[in-house]
Amino acid sequence: MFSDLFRSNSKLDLDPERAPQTYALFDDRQGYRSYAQRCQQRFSGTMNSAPGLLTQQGLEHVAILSAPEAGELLSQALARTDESITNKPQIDYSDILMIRDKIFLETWFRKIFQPALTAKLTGYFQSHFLIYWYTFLKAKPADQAVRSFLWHCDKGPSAHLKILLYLNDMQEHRGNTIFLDRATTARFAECGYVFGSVKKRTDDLSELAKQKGIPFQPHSWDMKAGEGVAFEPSQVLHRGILPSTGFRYVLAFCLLPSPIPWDQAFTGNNHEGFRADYTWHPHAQDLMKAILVSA
Ligand SMILES: O=C(O)CCC(=O)C(=O)O
Ligand SMILES: [Fe+2]
Repeated sequence: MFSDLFRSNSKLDLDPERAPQTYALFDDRQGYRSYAQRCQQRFSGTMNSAPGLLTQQGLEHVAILSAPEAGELLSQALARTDESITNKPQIDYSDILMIRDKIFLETWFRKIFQPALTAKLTGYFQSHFLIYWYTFLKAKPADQAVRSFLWHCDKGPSAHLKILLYLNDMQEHRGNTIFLDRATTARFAECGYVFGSVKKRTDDLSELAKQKGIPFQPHSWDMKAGEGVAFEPSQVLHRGILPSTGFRYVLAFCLLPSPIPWDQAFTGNNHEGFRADYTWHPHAQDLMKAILVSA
């Protein structure tokens, strides 16, 4: 029994130093904490006073579009796909649909970031926010979970969010995304699981949880077209559940604090994300300059 546990956990490659080092890298060395503070200082709008679930636990299920709207968005997106970049199957199972129609993007992003969602995000960041990048993902049925479909946190600043907007019903594909809240993730970070190498990710943290006395209750929802989850990907462990009975279409947004509203940042930046290759600006000051030059 002991040797089994030892073996399974040694496969996990646990290192408690990794999480604090990773947060320090982005928040301190790469300047994302002071960037967020500068965005907060510039913000002069009003904010909801009560912190919501997103602020409290690092994730929140949100109703974003109606089901017919999500269906319309999906069929328009598929009709406008210029090319799709197919990831190697051994890396992931998602195609990225490339859409460059500016009017399409502008129209739908405005429908998505309605005042209610914008207020929630502004309340979380305590500032404006921007779309750092976005991507249309088409995940295909597959048997063996890899990468995003294994438990992980995304490397990046503490203060950044992802929104996964489901464009078709879970019922159609049986795929999903499941999450642990921020407090539970912090316990797994203390025992060294978080930010390990991609090869050492696991699809089952229940054994480690049992061994360390961590309560293990993943959050997930029966995602309908138009529903989404907003979460802190660097502080909330998450994993995709592969679709099995059809394609899973998800529109993903990576959000950062911003000195100006998202729509000004987006149009000022030629209707594009700020990072075409989904990496981070080496220093947040470079991002601040890029936003203010284009504004
Ligand atoms: O595909 C999924 O459900 C998970 C995606 C993910 O890991 C992410 O967006 O950071
Ligand atoms: Fe992720």
